[in-house]
Amino acid sequence: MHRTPKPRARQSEIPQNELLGERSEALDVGAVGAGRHNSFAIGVDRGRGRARVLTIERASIGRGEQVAVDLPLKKALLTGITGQDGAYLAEFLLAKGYEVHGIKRRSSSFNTDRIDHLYEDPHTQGRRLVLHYGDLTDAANLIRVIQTVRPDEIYNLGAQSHVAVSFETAEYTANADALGALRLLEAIRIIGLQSRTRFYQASTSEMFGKVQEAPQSETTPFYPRSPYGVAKLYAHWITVNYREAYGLFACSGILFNHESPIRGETFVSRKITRGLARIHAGLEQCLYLGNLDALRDWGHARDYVRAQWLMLQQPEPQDFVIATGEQHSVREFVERAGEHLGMNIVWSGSGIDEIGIDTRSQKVLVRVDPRYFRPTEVDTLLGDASKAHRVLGWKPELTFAQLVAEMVNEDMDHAERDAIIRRHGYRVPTRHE
Ligand code: NDP
Ligand code: GDR
Repeated sequence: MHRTPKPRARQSEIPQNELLGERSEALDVGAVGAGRHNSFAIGVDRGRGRARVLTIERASIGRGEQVAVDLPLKKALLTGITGQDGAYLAEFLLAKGYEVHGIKRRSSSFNTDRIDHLYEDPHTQGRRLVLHYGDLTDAANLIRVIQTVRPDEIYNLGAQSHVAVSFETAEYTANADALGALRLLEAIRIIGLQSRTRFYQASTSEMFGKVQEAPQSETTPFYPRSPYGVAKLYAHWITVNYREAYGLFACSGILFNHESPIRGETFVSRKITRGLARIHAGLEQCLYLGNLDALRDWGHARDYVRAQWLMLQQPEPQDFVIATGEQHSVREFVERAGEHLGMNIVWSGSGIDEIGIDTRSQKVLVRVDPRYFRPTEVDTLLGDASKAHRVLGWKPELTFAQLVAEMVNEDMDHAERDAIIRRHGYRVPTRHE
């Protein structure tokens, strides 16, 4: 690989921003020689521990010096780019100067809402966001896309990610979530990209399931409680195995629940903020939920995709727990979201007869529907992300209160828009699970 270094200078003479800029990299010169047409230097990329051959114009560079080298755009390939994390990560990587490739599924209607603001016309020269049709259940497709893109980094975010739905579609969930990861890892090997491509697996706190200790860290034993959790555990261990067996730079982020205004509408956080906002706007009467006692460690997706990227920038591949270390119940999420809308929700009754009443309007706003109970539930999750704090320098920047406020505000905007449309006599689609 031939790269032209910037005018040579000792490290002290290279401005920090040039040395550490998104598109340049510091290389230690290990050896210098002369070819037929050019002089060359062997530079060692300390971050990745790999040697690169650099062509240089003058042989004025000496062994042991450091050069700043312009790099071509880094390429990332994201499965699940149309999902919550995919959208945030794509935005994050584009801002870092990456060329971002995403795999989207064929759908009978448009499914790119979350990334439409990043979309670039396919006729644009040098566009940096490229979408490819594909599916994690289709090995041939994955091999072809990876062979075409030859990415520096693959983020496997694609999954049937709904825990309750995984009890209904257990085999499909295993195929996409467990074997999907295997197919990607195999594709990297088949194409011979082991020393080029870094792999991130979206592991989950659902692998802790029936928790064996609290809080949960990288060393806590796993005990998954759903077909989703079991499938993700396979993906987690196959990632570890390929790292150990073939030396792949492959790592897993064990991420606890993370939410945002673009969270899928059927996950409990978004269901609550959307449901209460629609009640507030007069579009709906009541919100039906399942287990109000469940405890979760909820963070913001924007913080969590930063951690995903950081894991792939480390000198060695390792797995990390990513969490806030703070726990709240579903019931408390309802109360907090209600407060933002001027509601004061109090609880009465128990079990499936429990109701949430707004003391201001005296209306019953929340009821329990046993349809949302799961055959086996994960009652409590609380993460210990101290390894990520120490090694990655990662800490969440957004608080639980900020998360709830941002979600409620955005859902209120959507609800008010729908209410205006309805007032003008147009039909507003009602969507239910
Ligand atoms: P989403 O459900 O929002 O997004 C999932 C993405 O995967 C979507 O783009 C979806 O496409 C795509 N997808 C689903 N099935 C397939 C398939 N067979 N082939 C290719 N793509 C597929 O999930 P999140 O963004 O919230 O989560 C990202 C990843 O992180 C997932 O793997 C999830 O399991 C995991 N995770 C999430 C956590 C969270 O709290 N959000 C916590 C821990 C882990 P489409 O848009 O067409 O449906
Ligand atoms: P989870 O998220 O299962 O933790 O998986 P979800 O928001 O679906 O449930 C959280 C908790 O809330 C309880 N709950 C309800 N859940 C839903 N969806 N709908 C309801 O009406 C309801 N009422 C109560 C649930 O029983 C549960 O205890 C999410 C997903 O993003 C996974 O992909 C990810 O791996 C984990 O987070 C970490």
